[in-house]
Amino acid sequence: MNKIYTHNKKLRDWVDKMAKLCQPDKIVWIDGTDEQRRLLEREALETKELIELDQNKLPGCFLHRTAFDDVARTEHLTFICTRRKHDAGPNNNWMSPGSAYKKAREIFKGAMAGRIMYVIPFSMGPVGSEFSKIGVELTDSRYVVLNMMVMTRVGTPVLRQLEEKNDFTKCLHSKAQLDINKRLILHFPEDNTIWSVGSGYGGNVLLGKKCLSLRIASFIARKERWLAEHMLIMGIEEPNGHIEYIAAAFPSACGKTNLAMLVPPEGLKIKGYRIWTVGDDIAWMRVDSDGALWAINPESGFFGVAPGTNSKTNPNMIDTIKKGTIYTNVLLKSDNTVWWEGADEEAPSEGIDWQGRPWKPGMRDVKGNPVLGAHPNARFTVPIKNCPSASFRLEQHHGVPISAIVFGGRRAHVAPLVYEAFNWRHGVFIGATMASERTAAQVGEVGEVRRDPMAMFPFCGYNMAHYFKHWLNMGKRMPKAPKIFHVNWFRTDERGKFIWPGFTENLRVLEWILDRCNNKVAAVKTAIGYIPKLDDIDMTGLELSRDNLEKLLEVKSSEWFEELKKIKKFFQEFKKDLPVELWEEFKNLEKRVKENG
Ligand code: OXD
Ligand code: MN
Repeated sequence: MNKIYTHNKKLRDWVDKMAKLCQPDKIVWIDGTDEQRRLLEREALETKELIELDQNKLPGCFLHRTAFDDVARTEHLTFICTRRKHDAGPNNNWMSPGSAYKKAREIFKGAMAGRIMYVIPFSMGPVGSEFSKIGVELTDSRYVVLNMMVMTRVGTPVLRQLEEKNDFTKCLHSKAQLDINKRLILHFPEDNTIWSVGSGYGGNVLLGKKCLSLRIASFIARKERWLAEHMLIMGIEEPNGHIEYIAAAFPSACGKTNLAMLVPPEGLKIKGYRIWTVGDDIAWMRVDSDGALWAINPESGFFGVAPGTNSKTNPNMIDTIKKGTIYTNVLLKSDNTVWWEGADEEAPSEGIDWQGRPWKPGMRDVKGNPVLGAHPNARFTVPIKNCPSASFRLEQHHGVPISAIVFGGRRAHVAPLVYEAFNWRHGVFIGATMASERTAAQVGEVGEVRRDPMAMFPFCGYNMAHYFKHWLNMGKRMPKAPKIFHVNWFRTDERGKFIWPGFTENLRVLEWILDRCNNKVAAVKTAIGYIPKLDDIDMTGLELSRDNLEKLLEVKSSEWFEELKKIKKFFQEFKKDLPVELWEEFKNLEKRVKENG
């Protein structure tokens, strides 16, 4: 065992107990220094957990490959283990804490034999901020340690915090045999504990991310009266130098990361807009003493999807991932750089695919399907500070004040380009009824509408009906509540083509949102909320006919009647727990749509 840096008895006892269970050969405490990181990198190269990329072209960059059946979050193996099933709600898989610990203990038993157990003290949020939470992850994976060093603040400064407080999330992870049949991602919110075993994929094993910062944090946030949300946070610097911040929730595959760091379109550049990226995935938001909602991004890195990332979709990210990046499951080129489907360059003439096999473009498998060079969920892990648009307020303890909350989904029809809620309660209804259509990248029927309230369906660590109530209550505690909006970049025309160009042009919609927050423009009242007057969206430099803009903003009663039926069915799943306020909002919407004919 290397030197123990803590006097915290609770922490030392827990590490001892877990070591007895997992039987590692050695325990190493992570101090967070560059020296220790470099040592871990060297060891990971020796064990082939990492492959070194060309250090001239991609300094500090490495490649990692996961097992072929360990490439994404395994939601069916993810459980919320509360004493009462009802507290986990219909939105979660549930196991009793007793049987979950028992089942997992069998897999953890001796799982680290022949391996090192690393102890990673980490802070979600700036170290020492009242907004922040501390976790300690025990893991037998160097890849996990190196990723946690990017995604969170780790090491001695965090341990120092633990000298004063005893409150930390106990996170235990072992790769064990990487056997999908012995894989479990268990959350014990009542014990502030996470156990993850049998996986090496980021979303299952970087326990500070989805497991702590969303599932466990959402549970804590309800008790402590704040919000832990699956949201990006971005600052929009206006031409006069004033910066306003928005938080936005979108289900997977809707471009959250791209939006968080967009580069203003040519036509708007002349106005002098500038974007500041605070976060691309998670927001923790509290009501501060000024009565407004303030947010931090608890993470310090991006864990982004590589395929489709290029200079058109996300130029800032292309700059960000040129150094200090851990790539996972991308294609390795013969010059020791990387490639993925949807990258800037054409496919290379040959390479090694994400499973480590020789690859050439155009290859097909036995069923005749194209063989991909990179896995569709291939990732990069990179510090936020690498990003050219990284906010200068990332380490500020109170975070940033939020002017607008934006919900969104991928809808070919129904939802207009943008609309504004009438008030907080109506906004919560809009968030609670959010939905997105399945894309070809997901298993299941393409186009099928899936409800994903606040984009939190897979991440809410307790009964979602209680979560809705918590959102409603938060509005009552905020004299200066942000306005709530809904956007949809994905409306299609009769031929199924996207009408709105999206990406960088989305700033035009955000500009209108901020104008509404600052009472600069009026709006048109419709059955579903306020929509922009056509002339209030700045279209300078964008070729889009007025006709098409009208189509983007159209609210069709026939489509909303159908939508209401689906919402009703969804709400009924929560039975008596669904807050009456949301049923009232439902009835109000139904009435307004009827009145519109
Ligand atoms: C993610 C996700 O990985 O939402 O961020 O799935
Ligand atoms: Mn996410």
